[in-house]
Amino acid sequence: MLTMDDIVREGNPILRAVAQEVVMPPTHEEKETLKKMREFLINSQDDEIAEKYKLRAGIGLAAPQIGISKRMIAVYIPEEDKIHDYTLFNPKIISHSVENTYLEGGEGCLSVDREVPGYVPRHARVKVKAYNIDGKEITLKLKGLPAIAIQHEIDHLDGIMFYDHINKENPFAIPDHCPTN
Ligand code: SB7
Ligand code: NI
Repeated sequence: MLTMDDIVREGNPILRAVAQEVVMPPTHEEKETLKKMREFLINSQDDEIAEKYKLRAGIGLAAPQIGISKRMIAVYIPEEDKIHDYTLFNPKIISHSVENTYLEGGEGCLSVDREVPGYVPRHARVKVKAYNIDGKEITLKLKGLPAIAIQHEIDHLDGIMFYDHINKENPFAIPDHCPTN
């Protein structure tokens, strides 16, 4: 299983690289890696397992964060009525809202061992094209936390960290195109 020892930290250049597209259909190894990434997220959200293995809770993970510079991400977000459970190859935002959003509490990252205060502007809604674990092309329409998480993960594939988006002059300035503006 993956543990925090497998998580690449800030300063490692792989986090700043543009990850390689995965050739479809994915290999057995690529599929197994993606399944392990998903398993890490599920384990990290289980209090007992997280405590035992000292895992930081995560709702998403990108392959570069485990040292693999390939376009693969996992998102696992249990909601009241449904679970947003995505294991994706080559995810791409094909359209997005003009409206932006941000998390009140800012964002964190498993690869960043410090708090970085500030609002991270994100598209409020995104349409994402990707290939699922079976190599089948799919389209997702997301809003809310799943939309924010998938943008955070796709950024990792392009070498972008969440704090790159924070306003340098005023980290807590309400981003443009947010409904409250
Ligand atoms: C807050 C946290 C995440 C995404 C969006 C908002 C995920 C944190 C875990 N990761 O570092 C995944 O890249
Ligand atoms: Ni991250």
